[in-house]
Amino acid sequence: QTVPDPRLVCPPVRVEDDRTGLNIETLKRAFLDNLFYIQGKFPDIATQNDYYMALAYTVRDRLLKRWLKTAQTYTEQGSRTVCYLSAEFLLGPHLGKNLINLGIYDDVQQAMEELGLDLETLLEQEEEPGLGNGGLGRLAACYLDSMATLEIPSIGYGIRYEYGIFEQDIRDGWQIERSDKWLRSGYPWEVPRPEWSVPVKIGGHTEQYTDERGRFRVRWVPHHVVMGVPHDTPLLGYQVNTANTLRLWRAEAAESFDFDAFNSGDYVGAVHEKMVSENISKVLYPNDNISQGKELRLLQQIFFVSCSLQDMIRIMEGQKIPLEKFHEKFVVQMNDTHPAIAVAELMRLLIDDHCMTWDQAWGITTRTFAYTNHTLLPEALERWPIALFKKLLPRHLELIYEINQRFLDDVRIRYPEQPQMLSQMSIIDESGERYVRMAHLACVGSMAINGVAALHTELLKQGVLHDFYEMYPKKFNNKTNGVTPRRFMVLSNPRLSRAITERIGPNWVKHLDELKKLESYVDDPNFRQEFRQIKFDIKQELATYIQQNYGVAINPNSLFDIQAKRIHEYKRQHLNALYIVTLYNRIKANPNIEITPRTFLFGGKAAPGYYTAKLIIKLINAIGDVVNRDPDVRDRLKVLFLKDYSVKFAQRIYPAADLSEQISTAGKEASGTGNMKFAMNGALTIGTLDGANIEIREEVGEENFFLFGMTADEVYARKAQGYNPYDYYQSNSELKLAIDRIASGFFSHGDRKLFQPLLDTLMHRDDYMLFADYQAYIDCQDYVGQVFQDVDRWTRMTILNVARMGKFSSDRAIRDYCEDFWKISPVPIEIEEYSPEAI
Ligand code: 6GP
Repeated sequence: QTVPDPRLVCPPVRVEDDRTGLNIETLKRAFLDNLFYIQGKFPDIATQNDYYMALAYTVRDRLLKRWLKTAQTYTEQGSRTVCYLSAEFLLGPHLGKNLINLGIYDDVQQAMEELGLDLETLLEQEEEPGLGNGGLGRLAACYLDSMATLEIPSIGYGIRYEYGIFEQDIRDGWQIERSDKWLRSGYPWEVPRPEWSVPVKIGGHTEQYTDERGRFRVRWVPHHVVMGVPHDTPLLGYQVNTANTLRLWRAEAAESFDFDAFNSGDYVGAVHEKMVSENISKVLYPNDNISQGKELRLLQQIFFVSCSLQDMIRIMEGQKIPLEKFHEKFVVQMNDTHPAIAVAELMRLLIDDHCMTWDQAWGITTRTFAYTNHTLLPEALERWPIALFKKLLPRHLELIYEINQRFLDDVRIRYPEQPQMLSQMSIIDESGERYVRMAHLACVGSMAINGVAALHTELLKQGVLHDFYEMYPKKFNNKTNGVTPRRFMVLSNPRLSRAITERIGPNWVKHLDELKKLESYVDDPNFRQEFRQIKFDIKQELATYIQQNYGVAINPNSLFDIQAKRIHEYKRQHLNALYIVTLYNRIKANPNIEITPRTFLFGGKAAPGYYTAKLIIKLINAIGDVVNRDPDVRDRLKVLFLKDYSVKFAQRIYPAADLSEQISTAGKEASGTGNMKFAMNGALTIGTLDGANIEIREEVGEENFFLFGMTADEVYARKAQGYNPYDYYQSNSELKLAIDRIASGFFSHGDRKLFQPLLDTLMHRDDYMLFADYQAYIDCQDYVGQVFQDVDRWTRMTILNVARMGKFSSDRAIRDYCEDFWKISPVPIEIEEYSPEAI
């Protein structure tokens, strides 16, 4: 250890220091200081964005000591660390969350008020980093929050996309995509670390050679090299000192690269090459649960995986831990197969760059990785054409062939009489054009494989990964998803959170099981009244927002029936739409019919290339246009598609819902996490026996959950019998009427062709079996309408839902991962002159 120059040692930071102090006066002073010195503005010409930035820097300053101390502690202790590899992190805005986690939300609100500013308005300014599509990316963000809160050493590794998920606009009822400019007004939450940049090789060829010690080696001569520059964001846990790191890689051209072109005068050519390199981290692929198989996407995967593994090796070298202990220092969790190339990349780094033998490297690799599967949908399973692989990653392909050969030897020994097992399990798909199957690579290279809800894990074992389950039963385990109550209760629903804390104390925020204690208030008239009032007020606020932004008046007393998630046929937004049309038909047939007034709200993006999903958006808007204007409807039905659904907007939506739509075809939704967020905020669920719905229903009690539809087994059985949706259409008069009304052009100004592709698919294929579930859904929805009229019963059900959601905290999920196969325990962070109680 070298002794630092005493002149360079920081004096101890005083608590009341402008950069760390947490009292209101200090916060105000720090804020004004940042407005002047960072934004370069006097208050009289500052914009709301300047104020937001000044406040963000004020808060960031207060994270830094914890962050650096956390890193220092891990370094000193050589702590075992989880590396969470994910192509997506859907973080949501930072400011509010950091205020909550620092415990200074109310004080900052007051400080802003004393300066004549409104904290809510400043929070609204923040553009969220939309670096993910949906469930998978948001899950990664919830897990990072829980890891920090539980004081688990962890690093999130991903890509710093310059353009995140597109912004959605609706024009004439259609989705329009606009590029997302989350970096436009500056992003105060990250620190670039160019000194830790790493090179990533792309393309070229391999050569064999014998090294100076006579060993047979392989050298990869790349076509070119791209640099990965880390951009770090501190992620503070809830009322702890732990601030872990999210490290996102930005692609840059290697400095030295086309000097020939440059020197020969082709300056523009050289800059062009630079642009090509930088393309790698330019844009997030906007597909949820669909693999598009594009070259640039494979480049993104190898790029962030290689950067991250090299970074881990650098960290070990810094801590003087020998590389043989890689699997003791790190566990690397792969969020789906997007990072699965890591299995081959770690082998390459250990063998080619660090001279290990195959067996040594394979021993380390297979003790390091774990793989989470997030979907059973065949269109999401990643496979890359061999030719593409060879072109971009020639060395990895060689290594994968070798891994596969050794693996198939094991398969042959295990199943001597079943040669078909070889082609079934091979990492290389040779049934037609040859592909690398990324899920097979992930399974062979991992010590643990998990699904994200109990049913999903069972279906994985019976279905897509059945052969791997037979061969390695002990690798398989379930980890039902969870969500962070800090963001999705405390931050998004402060009034409900306060009401809960007043009854059962504050511990539930970190120990969500304690919500159970609310059960004793289920018959308390005061609590019931307050609970109802909170829901009503939030609904009214949303109604005002909708009036202002969409010019549609909605009745806050109506049942707010919400489906907010990516648009996908398997999620069946169009089944919901069929119920709306059915209700509308009933009103048209009998304008005085008694129905429970409802407001149907939808939110969610469609992948830009997913035509049917976009047509579903158009259909919802078309129905809304007619229904919302029809005087016969009066204020009994309203239908709205809320544009540009995001984490930020979701935080407003969950607290306002009475009914949460979780109506996927059974067996298709791996888990769902929106289902949890709605229920925690006192919405009841109408849902199928799919994903985590099953476990939510188990927890809240079947009498507090609106169940309908076929089970996954029934879905398979019905398909096997030969499913004919047309029979349902012909024999169900309400279904027929609903379909016919859409087909007639009634919702499309007489255009009969517009929705025909959607209707044809339903009538003749109906892959997601809407028609088979239609009647059960309609009956269940009608029942929901009746129960809603019984205010006491409904309130009781909603309170019990909230009280019984403890299991669905991401803290529980992370504890399970830690105990089961991560084998990591908390490392508390001590900070001098400061105690967590003080915040
Ligand atoms: C999603 C699943 O569709 C969803 O059910 C689950 O809750 C979520 O992952 C988190 O586990 N899957 C994806 O978003 C995806 O793209 C490849 O999977």
